[in-house]
Amino acid sequence: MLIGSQKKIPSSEITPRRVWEDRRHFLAYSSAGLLGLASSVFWGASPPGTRGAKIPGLLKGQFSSGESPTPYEDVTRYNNFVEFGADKRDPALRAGSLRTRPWTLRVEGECDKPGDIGIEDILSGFAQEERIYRLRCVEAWAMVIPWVGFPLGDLLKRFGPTAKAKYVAFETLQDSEQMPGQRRASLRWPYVEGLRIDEAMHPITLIATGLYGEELPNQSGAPLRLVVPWKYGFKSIKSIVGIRFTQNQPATTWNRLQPEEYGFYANVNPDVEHPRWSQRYHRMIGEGWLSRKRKTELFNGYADEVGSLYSGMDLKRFY
Ligand SMILES: Nc1nc2c(c(=O)[nH]1)N[C@H]1C(S)=C(S)[C@@H](COP(=O)(O)O)O[C@H]1N2
Ligand SMILES: [Mo]
Repeated sequence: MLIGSQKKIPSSEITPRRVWEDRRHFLAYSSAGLLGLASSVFWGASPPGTRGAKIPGLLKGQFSSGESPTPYEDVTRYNNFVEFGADKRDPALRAGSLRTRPWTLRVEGECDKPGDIGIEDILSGFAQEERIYRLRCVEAWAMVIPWVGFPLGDLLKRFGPTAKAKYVAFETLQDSEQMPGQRRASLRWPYVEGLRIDEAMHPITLIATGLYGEELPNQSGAPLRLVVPWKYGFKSIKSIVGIRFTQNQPATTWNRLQPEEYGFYANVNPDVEHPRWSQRYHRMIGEGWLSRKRKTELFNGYADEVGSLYSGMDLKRFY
């Protein structure tokens, strides 16, 4: 996600200097990339991260992409996780301060059985499967990631959503000791996201607990993150501590910051341009910046699975 121009942002919400620094970092990275440095070479300078424990008894999931996965080093060292800084390299270098045990998820709102569930109960209570999905960032790059996780709907059903539950709101941990990026008002904390209930219940929507057969590294959103493969990456909220069933459409972090750039739906769509760049093509991370661009597909290639969720909707209006 790119923190962009400051128009319309009240100064109480964002520190202009920080925004400027964020952009400079982004540009510094992209010009290094323009020299054609393959990312794996580029990463040579950063220390190797700690890899997560192997997740036992993995099932092979359905709906996997046929593409070959992006190398682990690229998936885990080129991240967006503003809680640890705005540079793509910050999360890998700085997310070690996040403590992922113990970890409790609170589920509340329009449901019959609100309550807390611990990470151990989640890991033992839901069959973990591997699904290779593409993550497509709104910044026009993508990765192919062998996620480990289980359908979000399986978790939500346990809490008995009522007929009033039309949306699901998600919230990331807020703790500036563990997440030093939260000391800056670059975004309003905590990071929040939302889905319509039918999107949340769709079988391809995952709660990810791992990648490459291992528990998620912190920079990837440990211990629980959302993966919504047909939407831009910013919907895939990391390090989730709260889920709330709601009657009304919940606020979402990037929409609140720049509504004209980031909508609630954020479905991958080559025909809906971002105001500052095109969504028609994207690059695959790990292939170098001189590699051929790829054509962006409607719903990130998952139109057969999710297209019917939006029948009759004007996707240019509900972007
Ligand atoms: N809490 C939180 N979740 C987040 C973000 C963030 O800054 N904070 N960035 C989002 C964006 S813009 C993208 S593209 C993806 C990036 O996921 P990755 O770093 O695992 O590739 O995470 C999303 N989830
Ligand atoms: Mo993103």
